[in-house]
Amino acid sequence: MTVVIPCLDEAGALPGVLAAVPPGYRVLVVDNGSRDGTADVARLHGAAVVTEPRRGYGAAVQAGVAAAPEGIVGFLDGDGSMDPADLPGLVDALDDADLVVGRRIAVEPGVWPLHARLGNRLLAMRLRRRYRVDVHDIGAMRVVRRSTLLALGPLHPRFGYPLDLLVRAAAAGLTVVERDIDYRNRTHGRSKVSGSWRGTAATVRDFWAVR
Ligand SMILES: Nc1nc2c(ncn2[C@@H]2O[C@H](COP(=O)(O)OP(=O)(O)OP(=O)(O)O)[C@@H](O)[C@H]2O)c(=O)[nH]1
Ligand SMILES: [Mg+2]
Repeated sequence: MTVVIPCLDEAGALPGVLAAVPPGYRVLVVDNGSRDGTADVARLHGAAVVTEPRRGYGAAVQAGVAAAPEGIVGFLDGDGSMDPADLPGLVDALDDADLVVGRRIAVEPGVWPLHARLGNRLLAMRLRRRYRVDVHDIGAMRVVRRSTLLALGPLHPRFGYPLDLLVRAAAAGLTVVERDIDYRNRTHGRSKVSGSWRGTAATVRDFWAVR
């Protein structure tokens, strides 16, 4: 299995994340334009690095998928907010599903800014009602077979990716399963998405464009 970690300026958090990856998993860090030495830190801690010139979370994820070998691909953030030890449980659930997504459960205080929590709930509700996908979170830890993902075609290049993926998976009739995962504050560095109003606004705009 290959673990793809999209990273933009995560040099501080990345060593802790990489150290927690279960043995035997191959790691691909996808960097696009970090200025803090993220790529060097990744290599130093045993990860392969893919460089993607196009900016954006979705572009980074899709570059990682393209570079990964056939088989199962897992995804998580590089900011220390998710525990790679949750990945094997998601892989087990893939026996009865096409796509397994992590439902983030806060295990320390202050993890969800109010606007992020509300926006997330609203979008998840829309997904359940409109697309019949039984999820309660639009998160970023997921496990899927590479071939399944590639068959969905190109998805949103920026922060719309996580939602676009779920909508397309539903449209393709895939079985989507949700599993609880631990969620913490990022361990180092700055938020690109939910921690700021600017990031949240960009995310909502991208999410809405998904349709
Ligand atoms: N390669 C790449 N990675 C990105 C980009 N934007 C965000 N990321 C990564 O995607 C993950 C999620 O971004 P975060 O900034 O943690 O977003 P968030 O979880 O909503 O915000 P926090 O509250 O700070 O955790 C992190 O690993 C980022 O480094 C991007 O444009 N390119
Ligand atoms: Mg984060």
